[in-house]
Amino acid sequence: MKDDDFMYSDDTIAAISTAPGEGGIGIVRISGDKALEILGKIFVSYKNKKIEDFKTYTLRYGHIINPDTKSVVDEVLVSYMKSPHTYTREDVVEINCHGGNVMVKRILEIVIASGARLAQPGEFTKRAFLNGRIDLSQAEAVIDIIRAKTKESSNIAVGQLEGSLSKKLGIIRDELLGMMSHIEASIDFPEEGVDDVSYTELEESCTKIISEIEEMIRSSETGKILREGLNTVIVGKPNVGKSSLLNALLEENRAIVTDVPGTTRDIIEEYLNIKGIPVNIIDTAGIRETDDKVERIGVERTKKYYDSADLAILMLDFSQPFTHEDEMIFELSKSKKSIILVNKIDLAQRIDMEKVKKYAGSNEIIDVSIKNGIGLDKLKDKIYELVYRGEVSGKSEVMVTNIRHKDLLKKAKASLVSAVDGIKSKLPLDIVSIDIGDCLEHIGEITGETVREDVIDRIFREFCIGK
Ligand SMILES: Nc1nc2c(ncn2[C@@H]2O[C@H](COP(=O)(O)OP(=O)(O)OP(=O)(O)O)[C@@H](O)[C@H]2O)c(=O)[nH]1
Ligand SMILES: [Mg+2]
Repeated sequence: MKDDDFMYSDDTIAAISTAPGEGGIGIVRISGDKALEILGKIFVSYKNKKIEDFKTYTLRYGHIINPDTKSVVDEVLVSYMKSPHTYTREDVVEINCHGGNVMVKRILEIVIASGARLAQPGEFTKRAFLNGRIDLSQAEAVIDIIRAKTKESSNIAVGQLEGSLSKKLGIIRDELLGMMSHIEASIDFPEEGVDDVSYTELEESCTKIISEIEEMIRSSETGKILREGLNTVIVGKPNVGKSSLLNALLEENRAIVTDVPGTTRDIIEEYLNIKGIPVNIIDTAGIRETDDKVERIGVERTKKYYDSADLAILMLDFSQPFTHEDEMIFELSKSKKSIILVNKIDLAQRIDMEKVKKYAGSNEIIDVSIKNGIGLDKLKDKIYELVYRGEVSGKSEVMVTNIRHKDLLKKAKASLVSAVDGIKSKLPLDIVSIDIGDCLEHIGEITGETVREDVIDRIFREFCIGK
């Protein structure tokens, strides 16, 4: 992207803010100095009220007209919000017209023809950020709310928009600034000397902040899953009931289930909500040595998907002997977070449970019968527990969900660790203060105070038009 694309422009922008498709209403949003003036050209209010008398934060009923032909385009309600207490901190006008694909587009065209420019994706929110109404992490929360997959994930995003993360980072920032000025003071007045007390105090402060940052980093594993979903793959030898499990969790007959081993030949991916956790679940071709070409490709793909999964559900058959194939699957899942399901406990036992336990190691084994609906609740509880395990905090605490934030927190931590090393070796304080300055910089990148322009552009390009 060119530099001048980033530059804040004060022209008036417009876009359709509602989703495309049929709906009761559609909204065209306009932001900028000329918002009201443009509305004046294309809107005739009921009883012909003057546009100059339009009171902020009120709604008006009337018609959008084509300014060239003066013909009526649609019956609408318009709202006007005067700067600075608006989404973008600029004058904002919203035209509520009839929904559907045609009307909103026609009105947007008229608005553009009357002097607005089509907004880029996320440009309204970008203006909110550039005008200082929200910081960068809050702007990023806006897109997380729009994309949230479950209630839990939207709650976290709303918390972030409200400033939970910004507040926490603000406190850390103040502490770091305090340390910097402490250091500056002792450099400016060298005759007073740098005593051991300064070193001890600085080390204590750094160590405290490091542990706070660590806690935020720890929360990011749970946070990432709540934001992006838990990639879960069901693996097992043919005919153990993998597709039956997928269907049972989805509560619909999505995958074909038969008593013929090798029924599932390709990957089936579905989306589930388990106790508020978004789960991308993948049913796979049963793993076995096979001469069948199609099945072999399926098995290869299974292994590939398997590698990128967060969690494996390993399935075994209670009614069949433990075989070399089961062993292979345990072998494959060694390095993966796994839950072991022993299915078909409604049938007579032929599996050697001692062997299963031996291979399972510390992974939990759950007895299930998909046929009789036994064990599924326990599986859901286990998944929930795994996701929240290691969660350090209650729900009200800050949860880091964004990879960009996590990476910057890691860098911030590394800078402080380096500062502590410097303090321990009694390096001159102006050297130590360089590390503390770096830490401040990384924290500032999260909130947007010190962030580079191309990073900002990349973030807003992910947005949808009209937000
Ligand atoms: N008795 C009993 N049969 C079950 C149970 N779960 C699944 N089955 C049966 O086991 C057979 C195989 O089930 P699938 O779900 O197709 O097994 P799969 O692991 O997907 O098999 P492939 O796709 O061939 O790898 C079907 O006939 C199911 O009805 C169970 O809990 N008890
Ligand atoms: Mg199957």
